[in-house]
Amino acid sequence: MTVLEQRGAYRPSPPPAWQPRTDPAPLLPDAEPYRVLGTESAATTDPGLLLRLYAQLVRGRRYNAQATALTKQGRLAVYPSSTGQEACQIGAALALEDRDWLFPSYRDTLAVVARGVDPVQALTLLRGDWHNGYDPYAHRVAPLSTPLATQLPHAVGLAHAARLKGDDVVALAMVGDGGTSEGDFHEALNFAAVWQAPVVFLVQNNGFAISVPLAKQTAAPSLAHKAVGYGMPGRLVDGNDAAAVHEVLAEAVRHARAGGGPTLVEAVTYRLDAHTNADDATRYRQDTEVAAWRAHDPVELLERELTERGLLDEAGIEAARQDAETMAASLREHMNRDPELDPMDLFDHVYAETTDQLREQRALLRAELEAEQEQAGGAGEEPGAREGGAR
Ligand SMILES: Cc1ncc(C[n+]2csc(CCOP(=O)(O)OP(=O)(O)O)c2C)c(N)n1
Ligand SMILES: [Mg+2]
Repeated sequence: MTVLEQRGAYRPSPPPAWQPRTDPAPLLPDAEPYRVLGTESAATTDPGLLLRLYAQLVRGRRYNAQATALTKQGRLAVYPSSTGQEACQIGAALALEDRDWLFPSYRDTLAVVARGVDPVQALTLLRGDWHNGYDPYAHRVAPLSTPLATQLPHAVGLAHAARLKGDDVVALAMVGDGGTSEGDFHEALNFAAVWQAPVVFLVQNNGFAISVPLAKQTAAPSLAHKAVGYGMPGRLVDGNDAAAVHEVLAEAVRHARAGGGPTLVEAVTYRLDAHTNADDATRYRQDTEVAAWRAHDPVELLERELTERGLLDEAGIEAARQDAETMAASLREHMNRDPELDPMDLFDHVYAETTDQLREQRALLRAELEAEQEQAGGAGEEPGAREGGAR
């Protein structure tokens, strides 16, 4: 009897009864982004927290403007500004405890600085240096990740490992709307949910991935809805409302810390500046769209709430601006100093044990530099005068 003749009699063994592993209803995000400022819940928010958020937002805005100016002066190679997204950055960073970890993308310098990283060191990679600039362990901040979404599986791995070791640590991983189309996003969220890892994913949906608008990125009802497919809660929040971002993130962090597993938060926001200083946003978006988002400015939203409640006056606003100016002046002063670079550093840290080929190249470069220095000396330059440049 052939297989085909047998077919009518063939009875597959019964498949396991299908049943949902998780009730999807509680995982679904709300239809509208969650808001606090300008609503009744604002009255119950800690005034001290609102003032801390405000001071950092004002600093953040100034930091973005200063860093962008430094690119124009040739002191910084590239800067992806987060102007318009300050509430996401600061609200999220302030929701973490010192023992927690932050996994930022290239746009998240404000969150990194809000964690305590030195404002100058936070720009090291963007200056074109070969190393990260800050010690990731000092403030528990991973390096700014330029390859999209690669920071997400790293965050899951760290969070899962911490849980296995019994460490009370939560990881917060930040990614853009475009990053959600990467395979790493899927892998990270799937592992996180299966392992119930203490990790929170924050998607800053700023409307664009360089020039690609969200409508060309996804057909999902919202990015927060993607959470349901992995079996974790999805939350939608107004990303320009610092109090709302902080509240939603703090809740997700508490949930993860208590063993409740991961959460995906989508913060709806807008990138007011171009993608980076190297981009011209007028080529792919309308000024009217930008103007509409300027009217929903994160700094102004919080300033209005604080002034209307009598928690902030002109003197308070001026003090916050002065503090931001002092930070910007210090940033300028440090970034205007030439870094002391040694070309020989190229060969360090490539491999744990160096190779013959690298040793050979190292010797060639050293000989070339010495010859250059000798020539400069012979041409009347004082010995050592090229130290800064040649090294
Ligand atoms: C793996 C990978 N692919 C492509 C790029 C090039 N790239 C840099 S930024 C960017 C857009 C990312 O958009 P989004 O995730 O929305 O973040 P945003 O810049 O808006 O903060 C792309 C495609 C990259 N850095 N990494
Ligand atoms: Mg984006």
